[in-house]
Amino acid sequence: MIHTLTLNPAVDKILYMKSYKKNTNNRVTRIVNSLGGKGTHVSMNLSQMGTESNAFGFAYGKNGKFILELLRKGNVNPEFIYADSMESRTCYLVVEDSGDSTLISEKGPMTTEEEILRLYSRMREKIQEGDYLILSGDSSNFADPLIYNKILEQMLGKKLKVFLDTSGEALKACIRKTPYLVKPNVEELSELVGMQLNTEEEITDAIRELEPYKIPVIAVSMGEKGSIVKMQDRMYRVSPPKVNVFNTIGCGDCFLAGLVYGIEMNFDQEQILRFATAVSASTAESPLSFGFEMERAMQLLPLIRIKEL
Ligand code: TA6
Repeated sequence: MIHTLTLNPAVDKILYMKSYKKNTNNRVTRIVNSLGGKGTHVSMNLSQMGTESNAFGFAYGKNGKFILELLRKGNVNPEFIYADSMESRTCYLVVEDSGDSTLISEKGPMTTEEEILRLYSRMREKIQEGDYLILSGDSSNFADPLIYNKILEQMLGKKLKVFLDTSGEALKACIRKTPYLVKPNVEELSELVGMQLNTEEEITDAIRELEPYKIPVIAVSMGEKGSIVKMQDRMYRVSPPKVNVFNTIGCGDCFLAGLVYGIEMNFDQEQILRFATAVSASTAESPLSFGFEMERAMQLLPLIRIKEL
């Protein structure tokens, strides 16, 4: 079974506008309230691929109810700890006609120790040996920067395949717990290795520097330029096709969902990368921050270039 965890989910308030300029009044043409949060997006995208998942996390207030409702509608099974004492955060997505998009995210509520303990026990109860666990998104609203580490400690003995998409201190700490996959972007990887990475050569060197951690898959996303991915002892440069970009927010979440799906289906390495890149490119053509057209993704599959480095 696949499980996702979103500690700080959101309502994505998508503000569509012609163009966005600083120091001026930007007029919105349309607003859509949608599901936000990286793990919840992975679950929704997996669901579109025909794969069931449980979504764990914390949800609060009206926003929290909205998040849970959208997950259920998307055929995801929510296993959130819910309380109406606070409000789950709102993330503001500014999407311009050109396809440029900007994300402004709130910090999110401060989860209590008692709620964290409830999450631990729910996860221990529902997650079985050998399952997949995807830890995705921000945790900076938690007093403990090592919250993801603590969660992994609760799961000890279950031999989980852990997929990690986070940044900063949380990423630094969790790579010591031998996740199966990490998916940093270039900025996150730069922070991890302690130097600004500018070239593809610097990125591959940085991936090699992580060898002592024995992480089987390291997927570095480079936005519209594609990705550099280490899979077991091979390294690939993956170039996506040109698409009509509507909005790139959430492409990384769909890329991760595609990797999880491909790995679960036992695709070969190139098939996994091709599939994940195709679904992610298809997400860029969609107006929301999750979801894609499977038919379109299938058309894009042969247009993806993969080179072994
Ligand atoms: O990747 C896109 C997205 O899931 C947005 O929908 C938004 O809610 C945001 O990420 C949250 O990211 P964060 O890193 O703050 O958890």
